[in-house]
Amino acid sequence: MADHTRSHKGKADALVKAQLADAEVQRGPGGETHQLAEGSTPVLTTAQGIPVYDDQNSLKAGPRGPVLLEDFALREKIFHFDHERIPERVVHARGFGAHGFFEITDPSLAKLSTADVFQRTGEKTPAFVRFSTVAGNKGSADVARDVRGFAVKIYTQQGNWDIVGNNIPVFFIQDAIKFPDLIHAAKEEPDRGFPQAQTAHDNFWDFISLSPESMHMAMWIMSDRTLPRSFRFMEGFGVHTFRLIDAAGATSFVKFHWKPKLGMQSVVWNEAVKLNGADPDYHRRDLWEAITSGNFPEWEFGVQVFDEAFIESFDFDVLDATKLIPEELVPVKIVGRLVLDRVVDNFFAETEQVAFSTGNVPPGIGFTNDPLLQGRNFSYLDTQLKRLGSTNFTHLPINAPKCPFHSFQQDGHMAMINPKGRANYEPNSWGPEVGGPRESRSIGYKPANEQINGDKLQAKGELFADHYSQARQFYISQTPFEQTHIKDAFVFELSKVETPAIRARMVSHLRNVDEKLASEVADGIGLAELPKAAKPARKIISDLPASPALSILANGPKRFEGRKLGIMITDGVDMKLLQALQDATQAAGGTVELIAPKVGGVVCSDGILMPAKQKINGGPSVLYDAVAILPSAEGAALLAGEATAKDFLNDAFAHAKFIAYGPDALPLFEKANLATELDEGCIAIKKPADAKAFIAACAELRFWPREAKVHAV
Ligand code: HDE
Repeated sequence: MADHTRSHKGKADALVKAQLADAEVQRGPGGETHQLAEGSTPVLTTAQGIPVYDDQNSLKAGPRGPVLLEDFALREKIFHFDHERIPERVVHARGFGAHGFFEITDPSLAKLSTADVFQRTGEKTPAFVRFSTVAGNKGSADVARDVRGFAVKIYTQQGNWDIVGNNIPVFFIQDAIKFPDLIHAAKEEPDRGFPQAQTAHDNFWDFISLSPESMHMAMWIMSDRTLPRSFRFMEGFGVHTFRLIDAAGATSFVKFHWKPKLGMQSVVWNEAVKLNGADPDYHRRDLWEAITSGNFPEWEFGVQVFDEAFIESFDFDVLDATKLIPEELVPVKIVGRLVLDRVVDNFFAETEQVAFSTGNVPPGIGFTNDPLLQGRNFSYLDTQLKRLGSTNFTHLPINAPKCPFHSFQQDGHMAMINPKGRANYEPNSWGPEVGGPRESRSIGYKPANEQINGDKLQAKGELFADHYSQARQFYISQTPFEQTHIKDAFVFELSKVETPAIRARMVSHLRNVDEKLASEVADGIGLAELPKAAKPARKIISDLPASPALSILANGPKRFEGRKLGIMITDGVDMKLLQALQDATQAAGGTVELIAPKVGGVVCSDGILMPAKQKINGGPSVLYDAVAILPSAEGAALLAGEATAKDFLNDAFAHAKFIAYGPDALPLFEKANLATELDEGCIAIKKPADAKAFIAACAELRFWPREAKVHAV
């Protein structure tokens, strides 16, 4: 292995210091910096191991002469650089991964499935998770309105198990054959190459409005689910129905769930729009900071297990990925957990090269005939070969199993694991010692037993034709605020659609979901008259009860743990109040970020220099879950003259955030035209004891009554 000299985390500080020192000592004749290997510093080499003399100047015929072809180090360096990129994922291009572990906490699954990973409670099995957006390219912004990928690789003792899921339990389409159409329609339009990372355009809504099966998903993507505040605060779903296979070969059916320990939370649309400018890396930075500060994100692992009798009794087809099974009907049983406790060492090697596949299941887990799942099982190997360039992508450390593995597969590009010995086929006569691995009747993967008998045809199950019943159920399960957000999102997206017929066609579907929603959206986009309702392919079940589990707000975390308070301070800030706010936040499990006129910090009332994390224009309030304004009297006058300080306050107010303000902060409120608007979500901090009450109020995450009033979002 090459000796990689780039900084490993622990050594980073020392290295930076050493580099700074180096930089001062060596200058070349052209004034360029030469950092020379001295003492224990490793020598820079080419990829072939040839030590490098000068990495600042190419080899020339004279100082002003042409560059010589002979310069193999130059040639190799540029050649390698030219080939750094691999194709980005055709979907889910923008992602962020982290390591952790999966652990079973309840022994009951062991009876239902022989999966080795379910057999022992309390055992930590290594896992890698990659979160992603779907439509945007690799360089798009994190808080785009989009579905989030939630792909989990569990390195079990009987091979890798990938649960390649999303943060939404249903999907747009029912059959894999539609996937290229869906994705083409969602991504940039092919003639103009935009819009990037958004569904607010004609092609997307044209396709959706021509695909009634998408209506349930359309409700989800227009809801707050597509604007998660953090990867840490979103649910994950395996989406499809899978099988658990027991020792006798019998099947139970199962849906997999991930439930965030810190509860769910979303941002509001206007916040998302501003966040994408203020910090396009908002989600990845959040995950990175949480893990590196020891606040390891955690999800409960839950299962909905059901049998044939339930399948018979259910109004919908469990093979249809546009339907979910309400938790009220089949409860989610928590049987394990997933903890992310380690960031990657190298983004490319791990996050970019990780290769998931729905086809990766260990013995004890099985597939169903969900036509979407079946198509996915074909797709993922293809995409890995295209992206990673070799069948040997499983040799990459991030993809290799962490249990013993032996096969007769060999050679190919970049083969890194090359077996020794003569046997590379079987059956062979070379005996157990040298003949290589053999099949296993006891632990080898066996699919569930299923009798299959059918005509060869292109069709789908009868119940797949129900397109609206669960869309309506999702809508009525939302709180009024969430319903308003759904309406606003439809109005926003359809207002970006330039073709009136497409807008109207969408409204014709919404009439089958909820008449009030349809007429509000029609009104919002200025539709002169309501179009006729689309003709349903199957009778709509309009008495499905609400499923409270589907609402984010109804299941709020009711605590500030894991959330961030932004405190704006100036010179002369009252140290006691600042300290009290910091202590109260910390006691609630939150974190604090200080925002000041200069990042170097402020001199507090007690004369201490307090460094800041952000300068005011780099730390807008959209970055925080709640804010506090704690200037001195002179500081407040200074802030009142800063447009970005006013924006900070105005946005926090408009986004219904809790706002704490110190005794001298009022001039800023006046300048922001908010002095007469103060409500119960604006909390005065007059003495240190007030800080605790403020942080307690922040457990609601937003002061919702204000949102009803300002409706900026
Ligand atoms: Fe994927 N999907 N998908 N997908 N998918 C990919 O594989 C595909 C679907 C999901 O972080 C690709 O490695 C087809 C549903 C996630 O690396 C590709 C169909 C769900 C990720 C592919 C679907 C997903 C992918 C692109 C229709 C939620 C990112 C790059 C049948 C349950 C994994 C890659 C990561 C990635 C194909 C539908 C989730 C092309 C054909 C439904 C989270 O193979």
